[in-house]
Amino acid sequence: NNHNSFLIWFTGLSGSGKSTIANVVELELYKKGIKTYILDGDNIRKGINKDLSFSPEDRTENIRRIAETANLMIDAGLVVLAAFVSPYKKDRENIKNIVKDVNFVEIYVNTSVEECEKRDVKGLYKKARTGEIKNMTGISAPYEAPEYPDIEIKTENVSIENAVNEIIEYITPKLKL
Ligand code: GGZ
Repeated sequence: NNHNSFLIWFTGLSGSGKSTIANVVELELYKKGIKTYILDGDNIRKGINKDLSFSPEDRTENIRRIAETANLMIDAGLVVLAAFVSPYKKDRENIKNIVKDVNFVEIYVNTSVEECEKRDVKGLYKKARTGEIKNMTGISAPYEAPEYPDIEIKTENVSIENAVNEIIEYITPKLKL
């Protein structure tokens, strides 16, 4: 196994900017000749995990399957970027047990619920307020913020460009280029 063994995990509220940042990080890694794959709600919750809801138990199973999937992709030689709300501390801890020998980087995309609700790109917060959506993280379901993330991005104070630079600078010394 002489390839880069990396899982870059983004956690944060819906609409915090996880996927946006992950996509720009992917572009930068591509420029370095690194093969990547992004796992996010769009490709996971519509496919392999379409049987799962947003109950605490199903979120736990969601994250477990994602970690197992990431493990296979990393084994195949890809650097994996995963962008999921992943609100439970114990579920995020469990990822490390699943991917064992992989370099695991936890990135907390820290955008306040007020700001996410203001952006409300998908209208989910509005639906959560009216009760049309139950178990909405930050409104009617908990988010357990990481205490010691490897990187914390406060999107209300930092540009995407600067956030991406911070991530790339953190990862680059650990990469086999
Ligand atoms: C949180 C929800 C919910 C509820 C639908 N709570 O902004 P999005 O739309 O694209 O990202 C959110 C996504 C969260 O799925 P995850 O698999 O990342 O969640 S978890 O890690 O907690 O299992 C949001 C949408 O799905 N969404 N209902 N109730 N986010």
